[in-house]
Amino acid sequence: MRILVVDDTKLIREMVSAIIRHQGYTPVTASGATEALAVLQDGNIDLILMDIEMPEMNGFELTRLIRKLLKHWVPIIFLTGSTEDSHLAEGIDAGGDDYLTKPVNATVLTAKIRAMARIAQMKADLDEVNIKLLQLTQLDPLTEAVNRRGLDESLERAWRIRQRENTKLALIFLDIDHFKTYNDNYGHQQGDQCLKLFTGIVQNQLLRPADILARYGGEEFVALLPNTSLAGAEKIAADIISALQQANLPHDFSDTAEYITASLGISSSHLGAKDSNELLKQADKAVYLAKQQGRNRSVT
Ligand code: GH3
Ligand code: MG
Ligand code: MG
Ligand code: MG
Ligand code: MG
Repeated sequence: MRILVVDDTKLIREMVSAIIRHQGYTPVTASGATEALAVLQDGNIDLILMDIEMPEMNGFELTRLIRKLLKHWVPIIFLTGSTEDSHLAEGIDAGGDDYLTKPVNATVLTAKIRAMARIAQMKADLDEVNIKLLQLTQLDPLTEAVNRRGLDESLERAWRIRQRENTKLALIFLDIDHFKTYNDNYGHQQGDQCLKLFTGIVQNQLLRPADILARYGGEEFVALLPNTSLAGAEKIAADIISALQQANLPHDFSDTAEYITASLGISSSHLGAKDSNELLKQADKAVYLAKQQGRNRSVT
């Protein structure tokens, strides 16, 4: 366990560190807000012991800032010289979890550390369960792309964000060409394998962390591209089409090419869609046109 001790008084930092070290934990010290934030940025801090009276920024303000900046929860115990109830309450309201009065008693300090470690462990276990649950409920087991349920949620969220931030949201609907004849001739197992490979090829062309690839159903996929212009989406669609050509997954029974191709439909939020459902519909319509125009192409 790495424990960050934030206190402007050197003697206290040293005394508290000695207690922590004696218990087999690793102390890391900071004399104020700037140093503390730098340490936290580097990560791997499991608990914070926080002084309240400090010149640069007091412990309450620093705690509020940490709670705002840090994505994950780290337990914070205040070290306070005051035993006033209102003072303690203020610390909890600022986002602290517990407090200790100075001078620090080694037995009390280590007992409180153990209590916090237990809570942190429970939270970590719960987070793990939640991640597994999210994977189970939102990922397609075959391709590991986001499933339909995940897509619905992501699309709704992306639409809200693009409204709030007034950005452009693009969407590409992909439908593999002549996939029925692929299955009929190569068998369903190889069809499944092909869907996996197809997913990987498309995923490789989605470079931004916010981009999402979902399996809409069967051999149909949706790429959700937040913060992307129409021209940007058209470029990605062209890249996907050439990546499929490069990958050259053999399809001897396709009328379009000797390899697996797809038809792509592109829509963009600034082309008049009134909601996310309409954005999806526009892209789906464009796929239909791409099929009509000969497949292995994209249509906006
Ligand atoms: P088009 O170019 O017009 O899109 O023709 P297509 O044959 O791709 O379209 P169609 O909708 O007629 O057929 C889709 C096929 O996709 C039907 C089914 O055999 C196959 N398919 C759908 N889901 C799966 C799956 O999970 N695994 C496998 N192996 N095949 C699937
Ligand atoms: Mg102080
Ligand atoms: Mg289809
Ligand atoms: Mg079809
Ligand atoms: Mg198809």
